[in-house]
Amino acid sequence: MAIEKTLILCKADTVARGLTGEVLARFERRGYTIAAMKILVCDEARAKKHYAEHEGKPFFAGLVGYITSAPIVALVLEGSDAIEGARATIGATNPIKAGPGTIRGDYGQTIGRNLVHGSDSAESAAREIAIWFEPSEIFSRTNDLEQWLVSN
Ligand code: D4T
Repeated sequence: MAIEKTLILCKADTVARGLTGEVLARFERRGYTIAAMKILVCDEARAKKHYAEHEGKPFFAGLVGYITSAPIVALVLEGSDAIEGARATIGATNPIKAGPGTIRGDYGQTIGRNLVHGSDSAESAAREIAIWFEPSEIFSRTNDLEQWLVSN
């Protein structure tokens, strides 16, 4: 077990459909804390950087177009094994394969509108968090709690 941070994006369909609160509630109810969060319209440069591993694939242009099309909510979640845990809460990439009870399984129909992104490894999480947030924008709740326990 490790305390991890992971990047989550509530993509354009989540925000447009008014599902942001529902998505956040699922993560919070599971016990993850929000270490950083903002709403923004992502520009093309940031979208291409975020999805660099998919450059050249047939769905790349659609992916970039989708994520830059409307406001999204970016956040950093923190908690025990948060990277794997958040992806389990999100469900399989293709909503049709995502189990009931997962975000994609409960709210999604197609892979091109799969609602939420979650980092898939420690390396990806570190790279992606740096794309979306300045260090000064991230509040580590776990560290704050440890600090509080040490000093009280
Ligand atoms: P993200 O990155 O959005 O959390 O999704 P996953 O980690 O679950 O899946 P991924 O990186 O393989 O895909 C990124 C993104 O591309 C879309 N996509 C993917 C698509 O539109 N068509 C496809 O064939 C694939 C493989 C969906 C998610």
